[in-house]
Amino acid sequence: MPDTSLSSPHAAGEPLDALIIGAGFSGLYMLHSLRDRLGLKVLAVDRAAGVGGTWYWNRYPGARCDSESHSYAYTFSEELWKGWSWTQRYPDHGEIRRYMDYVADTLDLRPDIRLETTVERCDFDDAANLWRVTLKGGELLSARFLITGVGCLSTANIPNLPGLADFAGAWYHTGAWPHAGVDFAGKRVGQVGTGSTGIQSAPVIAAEAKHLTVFQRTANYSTPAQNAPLAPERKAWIRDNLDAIRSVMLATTNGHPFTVTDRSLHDVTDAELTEILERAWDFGGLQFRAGFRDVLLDESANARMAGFLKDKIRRIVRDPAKAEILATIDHPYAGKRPPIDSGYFEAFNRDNVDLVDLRADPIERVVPSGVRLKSGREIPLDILVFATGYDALTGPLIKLNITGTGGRTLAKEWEAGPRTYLGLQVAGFPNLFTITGPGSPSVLCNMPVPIEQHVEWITGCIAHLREQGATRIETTPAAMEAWGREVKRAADATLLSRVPHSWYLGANVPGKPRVFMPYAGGMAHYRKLCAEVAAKGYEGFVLARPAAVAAE
Ligand code: NA7
Repeated sequence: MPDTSLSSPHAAGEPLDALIIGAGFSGLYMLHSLRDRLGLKVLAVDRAAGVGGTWYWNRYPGARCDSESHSYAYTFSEELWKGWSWTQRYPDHGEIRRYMDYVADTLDLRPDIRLETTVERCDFDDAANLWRVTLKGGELLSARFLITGVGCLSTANIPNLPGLADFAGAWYHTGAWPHAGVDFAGKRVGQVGTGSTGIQSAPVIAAEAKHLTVFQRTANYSTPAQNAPLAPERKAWIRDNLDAIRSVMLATTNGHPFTVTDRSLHDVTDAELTEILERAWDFGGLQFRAGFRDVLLDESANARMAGFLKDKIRRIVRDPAKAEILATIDHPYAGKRPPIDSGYFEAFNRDNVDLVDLRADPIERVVPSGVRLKSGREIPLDILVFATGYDALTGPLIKLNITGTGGRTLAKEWEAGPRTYLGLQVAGFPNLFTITGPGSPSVLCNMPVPIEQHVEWITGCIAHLREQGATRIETTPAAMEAWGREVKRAADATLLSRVPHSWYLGANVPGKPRVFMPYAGGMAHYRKLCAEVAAKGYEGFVLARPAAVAAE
């Protein structure tokens, strides 16, 4: 007889209603929502020693969120909103962790979170209709629903450089930074990677280290963040305007608190364009791209914006050889995640900063004293910093060793690329929900927005199951195939899928299938689609009652 109860009184050792993996933005809200709105027995586990998810680990120099602080927060509770005051336009990693601690404490979540708890594998027990989750150390937990809140960018991508094991210095990946920090004083540092992370860390390392060599594989655009402390009036405005801020975030494509202007780049003269972009440059932030609707839709429109940004690099960087390497960018602006910076290009004007163009002279191997390039040139180093990104979206899920019905594994099912319905479920894995999974708008958005939407949708779905007396929900292969086509259509309608070396496509990880993973159809549109699915009785999903489950 399968265990079919949901939210009945639980004795110790009885299965949980839901097990949540992760105690970051997703996990904390999911725990609160299921426990405090539905009254379910829920546990969240996290391998970290604190809450915060990705921000628990990302403590590298200059680590700061690129979303503006007032939008990088939960919006579901006015009390939570008003009880917190951000100090800067963009929060740094420490401030985000303090915010997450504040949330965990205010909502009294800690009694239902187990930290330093690593999930080793998750197996669906079909007969019992339960997920059996094995923890490191061998302990077994059981739960009706398994919900992953493991983040999209939490599995480090560390280049497989020959000789790394023999390096006499220390090396670090930015996503697993030592809590005690790294002392760069007097040290020769090499930084590999010039994505959003490397662009944040390089100026800070340059200011502390004796010498910094930046190893660039792909030149990148960047615009100034223009970070600054928030003035008291701005803080008061934020506190009193949750509804207005949220309504903008909910209406926009990417969940940021600004609207993209309905103007084409083709509608303005060169002089007008320069004036608009100079103003946007001075204003700072991801909003730089908001002046035009066709930045990511039209190659020639994009090229005009890209031209402005390349000119900026050439004007900022005084050494023409460095400027050329930095400004030789081979992809459209915002075709990869556009970084924002605090003095990145300016750092190359320092005497202690060098730049190596890996396309011209790749790393041949790491040697005990540093790095040897293909040309034979050796660069002596005491510290190597890998700002080399992540096995994005699929990596953290595959690492959980998930097995669904009939012994199918997620790793095998996704061998040719991820397949999901709405980024939320995978056929053959009943009662498994993946918050910001592949196929969700996720990384194309200001993350708390899709996270809140997913959590609320999953909560509504589980409440619906309870009302229906159902204990099992699983998407269908047909729904998944149709969603896969929609994800591809949405990406192909933009320039995003035309950047061959983008991590959105999995191209940064050797051997990873090239499939565009996030949903580029826009968060507002996605929200509408999810609401329609729910309104139609969870179209694309099969719901099962205990009798049906027992009979299977
Ligand atoms: P990203 O954006 O994936 O950037 C990683 C950088 O590291 C990028 O410049 C890569 O070059 C470079 N890289 C990766 N592997 C190698 C090897 N093997 N050799 C040389 N260079 C390499 O990661 P970030 O951490 O910067 O940002 C991740 C997200 O976090 C960001 O988008 C925000 O959403 C927050 P490539 O471009 O692949 O040629």
